[in-house]
Amino acid sequence: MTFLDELNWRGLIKDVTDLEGLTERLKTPIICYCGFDPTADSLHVGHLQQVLLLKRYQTVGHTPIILVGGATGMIGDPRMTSERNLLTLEDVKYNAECIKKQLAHFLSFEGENAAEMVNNYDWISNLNVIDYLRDYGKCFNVNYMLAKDAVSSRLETGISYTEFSYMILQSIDFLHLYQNYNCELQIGGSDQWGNLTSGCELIRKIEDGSKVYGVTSPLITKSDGSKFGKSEGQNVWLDADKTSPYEFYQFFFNIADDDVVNMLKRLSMKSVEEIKSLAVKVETEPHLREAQRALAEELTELVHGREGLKSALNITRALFDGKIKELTSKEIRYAFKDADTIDIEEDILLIDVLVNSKAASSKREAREFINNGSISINGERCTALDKTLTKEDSLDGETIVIRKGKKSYFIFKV
Ligand code: 545
Repeated sequence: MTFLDELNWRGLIKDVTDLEGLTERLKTPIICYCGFDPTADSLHVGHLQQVLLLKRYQTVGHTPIILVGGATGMIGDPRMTSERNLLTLEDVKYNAECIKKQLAHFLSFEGENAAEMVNNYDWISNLNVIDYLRDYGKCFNVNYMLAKDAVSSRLETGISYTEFSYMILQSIDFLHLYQNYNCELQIGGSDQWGNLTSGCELIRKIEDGSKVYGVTSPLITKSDGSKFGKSEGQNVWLDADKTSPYEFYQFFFNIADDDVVNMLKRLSMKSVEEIKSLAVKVETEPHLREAQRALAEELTELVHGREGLKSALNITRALFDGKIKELTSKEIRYAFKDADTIDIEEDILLIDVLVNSKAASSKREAREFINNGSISINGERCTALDKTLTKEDSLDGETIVIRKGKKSYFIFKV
């Protein structure tokens, strides 16, 4: 299996500008790039596939360049739907610093094929408008630009000249990287096809027939048609402050059996053989969720490090056995980040707390829950009907975790 065959098997190839040519070209090391616009202060799991693709290229000996779009982020790649709001230079700079740190995590910046990180602000910000129109504008035929998906889909609703010009900037980048870094390949998600091909065209025109390549990969989709990368409508971010390592782990652990093998193929660095044997386990013993566990462990460790994975596993176990007391206060924060926290006064009766928080529908039901042992405070069963909650009951001086039955948690602050 060649490298491209493997990418294809993994479902990581949608379109290639010249498959035959690229297959041949990849027999020796190549320099390739992928760009990320600092439109947010964190990447989310939807972006992982592309970063990991760069890592795959690096693993087999090619050299990856990460381009951070300090300039293009000021313009905005047209979306199929509607015009973007412009970000301020300050926001773009801040976001760029944040995503640079995240991106740096995945590649090796040492050795023979050390990765590089570049920012297109460095060459686009001092381009003057006369040069822009004369040197580059002349190479772009408006009819050709209108035919690109991102533009044609917007002709009805309207697209600004600003966003319309975006593909020229991305093409200038590819040219710049070709001229200065000898970069011959650009990769991206399938939404980037128009930008990739126009870059290849520009290089062919300016560099007199020179050959460069573009490869896109399909955006991740789920078998039930819902959007990948969202958990209860929220993005799954790579930033631990937005999505804790525990939530990140749970996101992958809960992937449906129908999807998990595809996700492994696309996102895991495990070998083809390893993935095939996990696929067999999904068929034969799906209840063990071995494939999900393997994927969740690998990606949590990759994104959040050993410590992050450890805390994710700790929280998972503690919530499962109810052993809340074994968690650190940071883990408690992560575990219950999205749970509603209810403020309570000291010395309030447990029964009242259960009713007030709607854990029980009446005092009678609250008594019943306590009597039959369904209520535990910080992991310890409580059967005392006259129990009052005080600061002493809290884990960290203020948080009290009450569990009802196996799965419902209620968080109180005294
Ligand atoms: C800019 C200049 C270049 C080359 C590429 C670009 C960026 C490109 C783009 N890419 C997307 C992106 O998303 C925001 C990420 C950070 C918060 O818009 N024009 O910047 C996504 N990209 C990864 C994949 C993508 C794409 O970073 O290519 O398809 C998502 O999977 O949407 O010279």
